[in-house]
Amino acid sequence: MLKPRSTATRELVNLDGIWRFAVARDSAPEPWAGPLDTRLEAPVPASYNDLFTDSAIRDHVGWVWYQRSVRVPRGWAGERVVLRVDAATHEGKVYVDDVLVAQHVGGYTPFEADITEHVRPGGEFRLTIGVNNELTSVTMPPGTITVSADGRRKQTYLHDFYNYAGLARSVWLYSKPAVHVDDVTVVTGLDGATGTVDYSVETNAPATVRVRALDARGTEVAAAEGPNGTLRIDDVTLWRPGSAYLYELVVDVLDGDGEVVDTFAEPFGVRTVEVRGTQFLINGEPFYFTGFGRHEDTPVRGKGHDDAYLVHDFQLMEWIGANSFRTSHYPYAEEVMEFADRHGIVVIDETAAVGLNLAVEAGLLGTPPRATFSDDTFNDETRAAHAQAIRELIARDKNHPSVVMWCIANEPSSNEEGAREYFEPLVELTRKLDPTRPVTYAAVMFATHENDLIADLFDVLCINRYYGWYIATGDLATAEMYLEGDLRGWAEKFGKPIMVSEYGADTLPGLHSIWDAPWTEEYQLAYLEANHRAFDRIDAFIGEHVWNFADFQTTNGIHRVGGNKKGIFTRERHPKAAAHALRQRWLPLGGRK
Ligand code: BDP
Repeated sequence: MLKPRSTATRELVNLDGIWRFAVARDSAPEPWAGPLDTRLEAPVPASYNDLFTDSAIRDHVGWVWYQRSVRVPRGWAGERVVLRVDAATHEGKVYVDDVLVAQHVGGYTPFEADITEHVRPGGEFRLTIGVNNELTSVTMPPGTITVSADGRRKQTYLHDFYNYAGLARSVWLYSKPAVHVDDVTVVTGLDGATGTVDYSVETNAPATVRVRALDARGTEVAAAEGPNGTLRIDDVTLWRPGSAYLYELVVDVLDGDGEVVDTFAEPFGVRTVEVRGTQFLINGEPFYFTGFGRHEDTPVRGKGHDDAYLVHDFQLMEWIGANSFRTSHYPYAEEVMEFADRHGIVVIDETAAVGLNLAVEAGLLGTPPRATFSDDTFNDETRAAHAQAIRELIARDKNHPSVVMWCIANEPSSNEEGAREYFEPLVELTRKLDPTRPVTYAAVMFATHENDLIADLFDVLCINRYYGWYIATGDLATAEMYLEGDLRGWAEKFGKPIMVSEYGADTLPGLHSIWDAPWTEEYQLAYLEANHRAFDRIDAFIGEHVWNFADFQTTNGIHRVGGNKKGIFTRERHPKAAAHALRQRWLPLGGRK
């Protein structure tokens, strides 16, 4: 799905701002049948949960409504008019006046509707978007809805971040010509000093297609005709980690008279990615990942995208020597991906498949374990939703040079019967959709090199480990020994590159001790050092992603004090003591080891 852009043939209107807002009550009239009857207003983009003081809104399970009026620019006569929602978490229903024009499940990927037939250039319409936050066994991420004794519906889920909901990203109205570009795919390669750019363009109707590659100064460096082909860029400037360089593919669609009827411009970077033996190569050079698992999470806004936090977070990553991050545990806003493209930050791009693990449930609730993969739990329907999440992620992010690997799940129960049957078709699907990028999953603590059933299907072993925190708490000597043995087991059995995609210790800033006392700033530091000593002894080791970049909000639980405190930065982005030590380790590494 193309990101809406303004070009010579396309116009773009941003619909962010304050919208009318209401929580759907069972007794309420269908809100799209007229103006919302409400005193509440909510900003877009933002999660709605932390905005209001009424806990009934924060804890609401079900639909909420956003509404505003929109005027279609009068110059858009003869154009297609499209409405695009960057994210409605987790399900969205879009109404133009009283007409349902789009419905979409999946809270972290965009969707759009051609609304030309329902609007008039120069005219105004009532735009209503319903957003539902319910998670079930057939949503990504999954969840369960229960009814409490007093009749309230409650949402539970197995992932460790707050179920923020709403319109957390931008909403757009844009125009495109009747005959237009529908999709563009760019795959780059390297032939000596020449960059190769395989491109493919889809149009909605047969038309002549012309493409041009422009360098960063706008100079044309290659051109071709036809919907598919290969461009060659001599003396190419590569996209490199830490040193981004972007070209632009300008696609023109021409009518029978040779008139340009549509133009679209897609930025791209020329780089290659390859797993060879136990190495992860970018442009043929071994790459060592330093960085974080992160969250889209800030005070008040929840998961609402915010450009100020975007810039600041990337500044902090650069300051600390992080060359990469994983979009744990869902696709991030496209602004984030584009920023990573422009600044040479490497991304492991993850679906929202987090919580496919009922062993974790048993551990948390102390209940007897249920089978994770079964007709009654996560089944074929779950897998269909998971497959759709993979399709939408790759459709959205396939052209980002920053994205070097797909992570199709976080901590699934990969050691349980049924895991292989569940995952094998999903790995195949991912490879079919994108044969150029390695595929991984993040393995949970309970999955060891001995009992894991799926690791051989993947290219890179991403392992989440908490020795010294959940295991061997406060005993870092034992933790270091366990970790090394664990990693060695995986490395020796599979012969694949291995990285630790999560390791971390909850830390309360300001809490101190001279001993190894969990929760203190000193302990977080000592914990990281113990982990690093073990990492440095493993040959096939290709990277370290600390959990987490910053403290973040979670659901209530006795393991959480005002949220998850494993951040190297606080939720306000202040460094904890360990930040300075990480900086000393990472900056000199510079992506190599
Ligand atoms: C891992 C999860 C992550 C959690 C983390 C933790 O992947 O989402 O936040 O543990 O417990 O299991 O802090």
